[in-house]
Amino acid sequence: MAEGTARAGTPAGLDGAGLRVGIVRARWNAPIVDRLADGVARGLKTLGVAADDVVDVPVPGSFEIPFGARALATSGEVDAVVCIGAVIRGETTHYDIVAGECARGVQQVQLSTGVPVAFGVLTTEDEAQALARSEGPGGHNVGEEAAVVAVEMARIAQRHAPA
Ligand code: DLZ
Repeated sequence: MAEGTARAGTPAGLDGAGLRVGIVRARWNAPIVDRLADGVARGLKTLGVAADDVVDVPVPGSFEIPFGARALATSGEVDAVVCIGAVIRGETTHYDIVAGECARGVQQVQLSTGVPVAFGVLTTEDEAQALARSEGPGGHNVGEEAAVVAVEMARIAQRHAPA
């Protein structure tokens, strides 16, 4: 695959001004999740989402992320939700259950509520991979990518809302 074509990127002209965004963040692997949160903040700010329009909801672990996302999505407080967490195989005996149920639940929440829920949860073999996907400004950060996805999907939901 040609370099730079594997990721979705940011659609031209995407604007998040006026959107209200919820962040659901797991406390497990907090040093990694904090890096993802920095990425989410960067992504939202770049697209014009105001800091006052962002609500941050910590949950214990990634298994609880779908519940937190559902609570926010049904609250009427947000136009989109970004989920961030880190499930690291080397440190998690039931990695497949936590990672799989988190992803399944997030998809279920967005399809059942109609509120977009972006998946910024890292599922990696080890901490080194998690660090490489949660880099600082200019680097690869899955939280930053998920923030862009949340804004894009919120605009799609608005454009195609039932009359
Ligand atoms: C229990 C557990 C384990 C072993 N590993 C992780 C992990 O790597 N990342 C994460 O976000 N959460 C982990 N958890 C916690 C579960 O997500 C959940 O909080 C507990 O099983 C309680 O429901």
